[in-house]
Amino acid sequence: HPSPSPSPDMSSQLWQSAAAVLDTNWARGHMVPSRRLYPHQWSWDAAFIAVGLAYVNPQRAWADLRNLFGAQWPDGRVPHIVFDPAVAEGDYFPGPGFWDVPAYADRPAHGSTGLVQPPMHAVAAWEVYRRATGHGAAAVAAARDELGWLYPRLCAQQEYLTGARDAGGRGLVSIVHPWESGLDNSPSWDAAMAAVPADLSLLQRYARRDVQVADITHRPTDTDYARYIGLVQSYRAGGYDDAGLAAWHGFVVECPAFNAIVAAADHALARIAEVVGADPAPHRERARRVTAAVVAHLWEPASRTFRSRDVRTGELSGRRCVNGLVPLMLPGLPREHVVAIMAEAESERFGMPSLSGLPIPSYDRTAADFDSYRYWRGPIWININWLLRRGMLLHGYEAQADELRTAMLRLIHRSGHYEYFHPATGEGIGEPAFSWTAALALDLLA
Ligand code: 9WN
Repeated sequence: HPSPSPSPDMSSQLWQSAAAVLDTNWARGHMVPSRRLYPHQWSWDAAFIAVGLAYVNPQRAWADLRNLFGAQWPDGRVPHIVFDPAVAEGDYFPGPGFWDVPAYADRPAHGSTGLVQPPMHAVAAWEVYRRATGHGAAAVAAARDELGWLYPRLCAQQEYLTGARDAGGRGLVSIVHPWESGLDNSPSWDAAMAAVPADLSLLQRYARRDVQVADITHRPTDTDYARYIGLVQSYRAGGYDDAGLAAWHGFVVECPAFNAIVAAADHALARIAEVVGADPAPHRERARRVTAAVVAHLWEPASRTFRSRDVRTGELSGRRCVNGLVPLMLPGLPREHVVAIMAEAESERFGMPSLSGLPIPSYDRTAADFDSYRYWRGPIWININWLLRRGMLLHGYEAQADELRTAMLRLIHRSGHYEYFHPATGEGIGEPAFSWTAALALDLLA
């Protein structure tokens, strides 16, 4: 059922409500994903948020990225959460006290986690720069300065990921915790997580904060959380060091979406390099290498999707998840893979809007354990659909990209700027005023 494009009225209402969400979620010099559940700064959220702030408040887009990269570690890792010292330890678990990261003289004392998230920031910085022309000559000059400040930091981030984090030695980045994927409880990790000990007594020692704020049936399970905590303890005990990871750490996995974003970051860095007077060639070359490694090691032809790989066992995940479609965003993806992914996106398993009237869900709709409410195990997420739409535009699927855009905008207009959405009814789930949903709505409207 292709729906008509949003009317001018709908568009202007949506624009205003989205801008209001971003205003509400600005907190003491940085953005929060949402006020209650996520009261600190998150890494890949900041990137998606910047894409939307570029239209309504570019200074905040740059300030937010500066706050994040101000907490970058000397080894180049950009932490997945930068803690706000004004927020009480009890307002998010696990908070700064639990992570206990090493202190570095040049970083804020309130600290961060030791994990990373998908490096969307180069793509975001390029998008914010590109929009600066709409705000006058001074904004363009300021944007150029910001790119100059960010460029070496973005390079260090890529070098950390493609260096220390190439745990499998095949030119792919490994994640060491499901939180690093940004797709926390995706079925993509089920097989690898099954081998991680789940010590439920940890939940007596450390109470979950999320379930005090959100509906427990919409969140990862206690067993998931026990494993999440155990994995942080393991990585922390090793001093957050990455040497020999696969031999001593319980979760070392190559995610197709994370690696696609790594390659996309180098494509964006090549463009940024041209603006700041650096050499774009090494970025294009690394983007080509990472893309080739994703295709060579993570493609599963029978299912027409990419799969995550457990580096410890060498096994590909048996689950068809939306992270297996995300490499569509890569310019260098071979045509046969593009065609196969589009066929999968249009199948009953992912059901493009022409089938469901709704954007693409996080997991195969026909899977026996598809769960319409539980976070990354079925619900619709706007950031992932935004990435997929970019891929469709890039590879010449204009009609499908437009269909997806319309479905996202209608959904957000009808249900609100929710964190995620029910894949059959479109009901909003999770946090109601979620920053990246609002930010990406602005980009889709612009
Ligand atoms: C853990 C902030 C983050 C997002 C992730 C999402 C969720 C955190 C949590 O919220 O993860 O990092 O506490 O559940 O899965 O993608 O960045 O919005």
